[in-house]
Amino acid sequence: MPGKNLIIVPTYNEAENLRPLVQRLLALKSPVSVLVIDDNSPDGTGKIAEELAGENPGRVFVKHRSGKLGLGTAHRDGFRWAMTNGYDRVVTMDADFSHPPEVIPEMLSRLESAGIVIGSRYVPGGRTEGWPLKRKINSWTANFLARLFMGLKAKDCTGAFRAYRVEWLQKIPLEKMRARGYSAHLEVLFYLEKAGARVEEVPIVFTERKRGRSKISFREIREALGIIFFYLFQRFRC
Ligand SMILES: Nc1nc2c(ncn2[C@@H]2O[C@H](COP(=O)(O)OP(=O)(O)OP(=O)(O)O)[C@@H](O)[C@H]2O)c(=O)[nH]1
Ligand SMILES: [Mg+2]
Repeated sequence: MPGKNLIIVPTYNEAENLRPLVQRLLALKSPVSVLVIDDNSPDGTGKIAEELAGENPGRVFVKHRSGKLGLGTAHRDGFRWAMTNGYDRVVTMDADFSHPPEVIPEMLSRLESAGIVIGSRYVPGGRTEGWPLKRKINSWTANFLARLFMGLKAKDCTGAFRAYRVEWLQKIPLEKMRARGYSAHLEVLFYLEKAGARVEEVPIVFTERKRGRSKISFREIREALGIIFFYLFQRFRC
């Protein structure tokens, strides 16, 4: 599979997870580079990212941002970085080992015939492990509303574990996107489906983080509802 692959890993307080994750990524059978986007994590994750970049020149890169600016804006900054630096495929994933790195080669190879491949909890063979009922209900409801109101076709619309062909990211209006946080996953999918990108889903087992703390807040839920309803109206306008 010719072409360059970039894995974008946004971090906020992932000091315990980042080094082992990057080591796993660099050992994958598909050749990949890693871009860490750190939002000035108080726990020193940014410094660890710098050390990793120094140890792996040309393979690990770091972008430092001034403060916690949200997961959605981190992904968009990563997409722009990939375009500027001539990458062909990008993968987005969390730093907390919820997303199994060993699935990445399959996601990349499935991109040959798709614009986006989702590491999916909600196709046969996929599931979540270690989630309390409340988390399951929240995730299920967000997916249900996104599919119903935004018209999304994918089964797992809310997950961040995805592989994209950069040529498809170039076709969507990143500068118009509004979501700062987790709901950006919905927004990117909305524009890709609208542009006609083929969406594929590869089953994954999503495991609850073992180290570090979740950053999901009530603000994220409010933003997600705002995005879902905004795109309900967009859907019928354009
Ligand atoms: N750069 C950056 N990264 C962020 C920000 N918020 C979250 N992250 C990272 O985004 C990823 C997902 O965040 P989590 O807190 O694990 O959220 P989650 O996976 O939806 O929730 P859990 O299942 O509870 O872990 C992790 O790698 C975080 O470190 C942010 O504002 N900026
Ligand atoms: Mg997580």
